[in-house]
Amino acid sequence: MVNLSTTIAGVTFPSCFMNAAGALCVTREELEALGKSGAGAIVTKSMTIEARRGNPEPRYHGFVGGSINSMGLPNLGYKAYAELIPQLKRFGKPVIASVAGLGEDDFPAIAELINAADPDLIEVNLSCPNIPGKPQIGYDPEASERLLKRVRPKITVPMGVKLPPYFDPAHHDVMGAVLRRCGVDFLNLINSVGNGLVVDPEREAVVIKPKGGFGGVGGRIIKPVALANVRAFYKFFEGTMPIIGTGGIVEGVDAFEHFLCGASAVQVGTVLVEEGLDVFGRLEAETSAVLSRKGYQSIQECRGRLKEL
Ligand code: ERO
Repeated sequence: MVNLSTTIAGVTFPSCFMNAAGALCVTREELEALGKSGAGAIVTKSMTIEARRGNPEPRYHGFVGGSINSMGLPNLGYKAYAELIPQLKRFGKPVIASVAGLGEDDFPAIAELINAADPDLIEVNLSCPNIPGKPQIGYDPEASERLLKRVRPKITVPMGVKLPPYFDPAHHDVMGAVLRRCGVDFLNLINSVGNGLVVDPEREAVVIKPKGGFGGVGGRIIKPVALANVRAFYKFFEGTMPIIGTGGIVEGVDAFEHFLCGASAVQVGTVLVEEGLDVFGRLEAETSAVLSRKGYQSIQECRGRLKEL
């Protein structure tokens, strides 16, 4: 087996595979199960100030090729996660606290209190697509900069940002400059592709209830969008920014593609929800086989080495 351990912003992960925030990571039981699993880290559900039930069901739908969700931030509230973090750290792998909020003032408040619980890293989620009436902050560079400049001084562990997908190089450049000015330590690319619509032609209906059926699309079909964003930011920062690649990883070769584009670690959402915790063992074995067949001894060796024609 090739060694699949990796490093993000100076923190060592025993395996490069972990859950994406939101996937099987809301409750204490789910987080402890991640601790006992083959995952290389425990990532919490994005947290808000108050506990939330989330949007009405059905709010997740898997289909061939991917998933659509509009969970609406169901979570235990930051206090519960702050209490859990010391226990979760005993599993001997990094704990990443994902911070969200319903307004700009929430983010610095949560960041300060969750930072005090000493997670290994904090991920600031600027890309939740599913709160009715609240646009994704990551699509507003000025709001993103304002918010990150307020959050940055509250955080002493490595601070990352989870971004929505961008679809034009001009947007990568604008956001890249914002991230540089804000002192971000790592990126997580990408959140789900927001506000997609899946239609069931037999029922002539949408498949999830919130927002008239609109929701974040994940899974296999978003891989090219995820890879493009990993690649664009890898190049913007000339390889110096640690990147967690998220989006479209179903098999080991998908993770390899993320590494070639510039990711140092990867997260799985849809495939974890569909397949359960055993997915980590399968992905490790498959990725190890791909790297070994290609003659690579580690992720670092192939990171960013995508050839252009
Ligand atoms: O609806 C959600 O809770 C949600 N779904 C996503 O696909 N991405 C998110 O970032 C998110 C909430 C923060």
